[in-house]
Amino acid sequence: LKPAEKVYNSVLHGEMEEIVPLLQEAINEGIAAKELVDVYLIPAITKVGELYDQKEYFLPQLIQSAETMKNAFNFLEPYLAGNKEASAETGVSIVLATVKGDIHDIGKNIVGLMLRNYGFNVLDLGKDVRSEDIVATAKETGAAIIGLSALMTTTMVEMKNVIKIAREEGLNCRFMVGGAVVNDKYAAEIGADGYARDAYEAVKLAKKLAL
Ligand code: B1M
Repeated sequence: LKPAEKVYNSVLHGEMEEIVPLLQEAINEGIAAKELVDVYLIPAITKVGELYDQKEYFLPQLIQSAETMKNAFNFLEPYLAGNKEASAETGVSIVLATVKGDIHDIGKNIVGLMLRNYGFNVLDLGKDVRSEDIVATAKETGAAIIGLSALMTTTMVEMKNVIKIAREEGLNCRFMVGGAVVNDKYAAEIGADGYARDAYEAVKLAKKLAL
């Protein structure tokens, strides 16, 4: 197996220690960090989700694979930040959070990383964040955009709540939403300004909303 293929297996099997040397090997072979993310890491964690769905994997495996992803992104961050010099600071602030009740943050962290690379000032509040806290931070900082992530059907409804509270508070910012269970139809339904399928789309959308 090539190092990049081993990267895939490493996430699949939750090999938290092995992942970093494998990524280093793949990078040394000239494989781009972006390719490692799009072709190996994300498909691997998606596969883990499917195995969990099929009851072949259980929570411990899910957690181990998620930790492996975390180590992978910590290592890859400087490589993914390659665009930084090319893109000037936009001066646009984005408050980013995974909504209340939801602790999935791998995707949100990738989105945050990409937005930073493209010059956005990202205020990442983390995961399981109360709607009131998200709105309060946006208000305090005068952020232009609130970015929300949700991975579960039970938590995506919180997005609507954030938008409602922000409107009540008279906030004049835009809303972008994402996460596996969200789609553009749902985004429109709750009054968000846009939906992004992945981190690259998120950057495009943020640029559009920031205008
Ligand atoms: Co959980 N989990 N999980 N999980 N988990 C899902 C989401 C699930 C679909 C798995 C399944 O059953 N097949 C399911 C939800 C079912 C549903 O509601 N439809 C589920 C469940 C049920 C649970 C628990 C309840 C399990 C339990 O305890 N019994 C529990 C929830 C706890 C809680 O939140 N309260 C739980 C826990 C966990 C772990 C902690 C083990 C771990 C998360 C670790 C972490 O994030 N730190 C975990 C994981 C890893 C997953 C799966 C396997 C993978 C999620 C992931 O990281 N994907 C997931 C299955 C799946 O999604 N296929 C699953 C990779 C990531 C790069 O993609 O997050 O979609 P994603 O982000 C993408 C895009 O969506 C987009 O860009 C990202 C990059 O391309 N995007 C945005 C995301 N946010 C965006 C925001 C934007 C724009 C774009 O603008 C602001």
